[in-house]
Amino acid sequence: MVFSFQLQKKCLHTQARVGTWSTPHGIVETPRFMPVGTLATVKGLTPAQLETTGAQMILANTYHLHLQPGEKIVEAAGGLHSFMGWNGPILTDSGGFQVFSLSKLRKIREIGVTFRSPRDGSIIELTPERSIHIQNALGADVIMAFDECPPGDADYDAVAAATDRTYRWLERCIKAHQRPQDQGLFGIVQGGTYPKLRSDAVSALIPLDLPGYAIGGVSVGEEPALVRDIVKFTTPLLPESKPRYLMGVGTYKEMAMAIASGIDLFDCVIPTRFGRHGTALVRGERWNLKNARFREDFSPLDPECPCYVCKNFSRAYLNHLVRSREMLGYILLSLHNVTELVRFTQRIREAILNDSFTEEFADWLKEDFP
Ligand code: PRF
Ligand code: ZN
Repeated sequence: MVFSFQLQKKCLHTQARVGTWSTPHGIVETPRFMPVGTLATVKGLTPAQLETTGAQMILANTYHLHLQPGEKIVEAAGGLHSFMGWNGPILTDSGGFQVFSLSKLRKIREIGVTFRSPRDGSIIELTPERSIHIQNALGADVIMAFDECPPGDADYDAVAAATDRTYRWLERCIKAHQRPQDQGLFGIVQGGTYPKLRSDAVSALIPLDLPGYAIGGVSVGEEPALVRDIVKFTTPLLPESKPRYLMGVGTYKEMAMAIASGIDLFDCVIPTRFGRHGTALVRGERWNLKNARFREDFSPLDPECPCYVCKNFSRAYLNHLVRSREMLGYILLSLHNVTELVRFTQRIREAILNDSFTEEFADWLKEDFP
């Protein structure tokens, strides 16, 4: 078996769990945060730097890589791993969500989605078959089903229609998948903020016995309390023996809540996007490094952080780099930020193993798990 998920430990007080997940390119110790490498690069970081962050698995995007450089080039390079020089596990998102959120003039039909290329204005069609074909060529360890993610405020009928369509599209994805022996296809649970639609979606997915399941359609504009209710309700319905991935979520608080609900994997652009804008994530806070208060502060960003940045540079130096718009400043902040969010999930993992999760992370959990 190329994919195997071993449950190592379950929390006594919440649904949190610790697992060891084997993929074709190595092991992922869950729960764990996955940095986003949309265009086959986690922006600003070399694979060698990435490895030092503790990230084990990274993400790339079908939509972006199809537009540039095109899956043919990646395939000719020997697949994503050799193209980008990252030999660890990779997951590709299917493109559906990116079409909905990024492109103009999109049209959703049963056959798939058409949109205008932001590069040259040509009409591009993405269907379940096409998405899987592209993801087979890109060669990630995990590929995602092509789904329809309705907006957070969509009404019941609209979400029900999108959820049913997502299931029909999944059946087409499974048929189109040419590399089940070395690429795991994850199903995606849609259903918006409606528990009935979420539980129906899960019930339909379980008999398909896929190597893993994702919760999509969350954090797309709903109130945080609704995000919590949906994650808390949906996650425990998923099979215990398979990895569970909450798509596009990655703030400290949301990850603590989701792990306590039984989620294993996360992704989010926050650490690199903030890094590029001069913001550091430090122990749950967001610090704008341009701020004058750092000008003469010669302490490290976070004295407890093991990253290269915190071991070698001061807040004053980072302040100087960001004020001078030096690219090293953004690179160092991205390196620290990715380390910080991966480490947050690693620390939770250790705490679950030591039976101290709910005590150690009580501040993060008190609102969502009183
Ligand atoms: N579907 C897919 N990718 C996603 C989402 C989704 O619903 C989300 C929603 N949070 C982020 N990324 N395919
Ligand atoms: Zn650091």
